[in-house]
Amino acid sequence: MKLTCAQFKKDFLSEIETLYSTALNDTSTIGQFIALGQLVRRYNSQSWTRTAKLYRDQHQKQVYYFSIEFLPGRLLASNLLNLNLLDTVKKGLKELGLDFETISRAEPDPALGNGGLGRLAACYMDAMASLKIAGNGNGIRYRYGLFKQVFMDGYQVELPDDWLHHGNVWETRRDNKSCLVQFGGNVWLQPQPDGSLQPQYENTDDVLAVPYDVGIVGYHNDITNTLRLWSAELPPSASESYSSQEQRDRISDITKVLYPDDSNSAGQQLRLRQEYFFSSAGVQSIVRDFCASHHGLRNLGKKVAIHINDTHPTLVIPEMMRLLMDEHHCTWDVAWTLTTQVMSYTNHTILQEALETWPIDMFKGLLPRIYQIIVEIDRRYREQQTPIFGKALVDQTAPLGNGQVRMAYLAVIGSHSVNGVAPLHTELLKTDVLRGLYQVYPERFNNKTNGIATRRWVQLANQPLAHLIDQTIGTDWRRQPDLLQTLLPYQQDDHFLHQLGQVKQINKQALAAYVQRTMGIKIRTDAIYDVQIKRLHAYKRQLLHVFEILREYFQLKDHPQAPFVPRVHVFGAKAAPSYHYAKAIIKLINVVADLVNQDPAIGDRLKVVFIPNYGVSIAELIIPAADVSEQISTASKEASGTSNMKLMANGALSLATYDGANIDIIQAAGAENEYPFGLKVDEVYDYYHRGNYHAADFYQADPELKRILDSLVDGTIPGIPTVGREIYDSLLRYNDEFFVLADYRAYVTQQQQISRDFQDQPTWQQRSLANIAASGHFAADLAVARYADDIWQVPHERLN
Ligand code: F58
Ligand code: PLP
Repeated sequence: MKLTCAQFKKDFLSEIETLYSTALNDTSTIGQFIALGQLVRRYNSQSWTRTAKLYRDQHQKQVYYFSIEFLPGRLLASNLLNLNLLDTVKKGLKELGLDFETISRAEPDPALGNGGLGRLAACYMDAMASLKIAGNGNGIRYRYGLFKQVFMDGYQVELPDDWLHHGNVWETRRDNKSCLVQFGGNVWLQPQPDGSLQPQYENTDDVLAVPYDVGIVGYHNDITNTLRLWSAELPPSASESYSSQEQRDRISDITKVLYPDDSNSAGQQLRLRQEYFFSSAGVQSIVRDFCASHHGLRNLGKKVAIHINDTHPTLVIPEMMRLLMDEHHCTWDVAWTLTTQVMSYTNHTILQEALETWPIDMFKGLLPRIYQIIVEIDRRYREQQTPIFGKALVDQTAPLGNGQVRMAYLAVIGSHSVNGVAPLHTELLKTDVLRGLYQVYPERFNNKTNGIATRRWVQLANQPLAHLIDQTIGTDWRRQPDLLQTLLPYQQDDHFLHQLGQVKQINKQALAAYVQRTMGIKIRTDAIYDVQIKRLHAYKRQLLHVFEILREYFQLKDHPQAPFVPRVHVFGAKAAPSYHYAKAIIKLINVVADLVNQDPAIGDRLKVVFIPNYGVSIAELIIPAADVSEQISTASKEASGTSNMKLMANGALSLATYDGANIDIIQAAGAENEYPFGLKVDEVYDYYHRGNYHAADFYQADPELKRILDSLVDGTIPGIPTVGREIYDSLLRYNDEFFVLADYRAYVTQQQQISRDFQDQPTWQQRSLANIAASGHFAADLAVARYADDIWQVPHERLN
């Protein structure tokens, strides 16, 4: 939109006056942020109204992206960027004596997700709006986001994330769009005079779902889509039936906290309540809107696409069946055809323990009508498929089995499309995790490699790089990230490479200043910034990275005079509070950091910084400063990864296993520009099938590795008698589930190569550029365009 600097200043001062009845110099930074946020919303409000009208008038097919997590990051700068107001606002604030960055940092970072899954949902919301897809997010408005992480004595301590303390400037409560969600009680089918059966309910627990809508601004296109987050409240009519505080709490608890568990489905009723709550509310509001727009229900599949982001929203399938049959009187067959036309499902994991199942006994008590519908889906599936595929396969793949409701199977059976998030992952779905269902429905399976919002992760997070790219190839890459490949010829341009090195320096200085200010650790900016940022999980193998630090430490201690290329190892990671082993690794990293950082013999040549409270905002600070991107999961375990793509786009070289999208990154940028290493998937599976992995053999055969492992238990690393023993035992006594020892030597060999290569800066920058140039391949805009074409069948703007 168009706005002069003078007009902005006038509007901002007037907003301050209206909100606080005082002068600018008498306001707090958070107050200034709120005023600015309100103003930006006001600037954008017509666009939001117009967009809804545009979609209605054009009868556009709507996409609803259901996700139990959204990790959007701060919205002020990204909204301003997308509205084309960022420079005007920065300038105007400066003229008023204010600093945009300071105000921007006052915005709470909504941590409504654990990690990759939630962040992907946010990148895709941005892309849908920018591609003019009528895309709606549907999720939960958690009162408390993912815990705030602090370290005490090196251990992770979790504090509540009271992100709504000052309210949320971006949201609009829409009472008129509320709906009732029913839990528990008894349900039976009552024969009707026309012969049909109508469910009757008694003693249900009713919960009011109230939506809070957040505008998602498209990039320079006057489009504002909606992210709808639901909050659980007491129904107005129920104040008498819910007399006790406990009953009231049971309702508000549904949307109180985000489950901080990213490793396995929390086997708790509350989680299932959350899942049904936002699935039911979302589907009810979709069907209500659809009916209001006078499309006949038979057109549902032409006008609505519902996307199931991992299994948590799978109950949209039986919920849609319930609404179509019980409230709109469709027959089973009609309802099922419509439901499967509408639904599509993305799987994000092959880890068995993360595949959700619910005990039938618990499920049917909490959701009796939904359970009846799943029983019928199961019965029909068995009836149809047994004659074709045989009882054994059908038993293995049916929605109900082993006393459980199997959510992934229900999601596949009730959807027309099932996708994995990187080619290797999709292959593993077909051949391993969902093998049986792939036999039944081969045509449903497809791959959609993940993508990232280049706007947030390069244009905003790395403005020095963005400006260098603008000066070099013009600004069209900002809309068409695949144009980044036209940077490749600049590999031969010494001046450009020098500037690229300077950009990295600027970003390292910013990170170093933050580390100094918040952690009191001084890090040099000519060192290799070796970065591993992601959830703490055994399969992601932060432990391998710790072993490298210990190797470097011992090397410096043994040969203080030998040449050593300075390194800063940067970690960011939260562990699920109940994940004991991951927390042990956090303690280990912190103890090793203290040991190294405080050793005067080491000086500033080696530093370890574990930045607490990793989240989107910290990622935005670390990623632009990275030289090396550690993507070192055991082959087959990381479905895709997305931090790998973000680090690549910011010029880091990947030190990576052949896992997830690493394989595609290596291919896109060229293996010569990365550091691939380690067991391939076939080798990992070979070990599984033959059962012939003996971690102790690697320990015995490699004295350097033996010394590192021994240092965990022999007092070399002080202060970890229990933690050190646990980790040591996990590797040797319990045979190293994630093949850390098997991959150690190959990993270290590449680390040594990195130290050699980094000294030749011009060549390093050439390779850094190769990564930036190839990163357009992984733009969310492209990924979402593929979802739109192949799965949702919705029109979208072309990327030019
Ligand atoms: C992640 N999954 C994958 N799940 O691990 C990662 O490889 C992929 O890049 C990303 O999805 C996006 O496709 C993930 O983040 C969770 O955090 C779930 C949260 C709820 C419990 C189960 C895990
Ligand atoms: N958490 C946050 C805050 C992120 O920004 C990202 C991705 O950038 C992730 C988690 C996912 O990281 P990874 O792909 O390494 O698992």
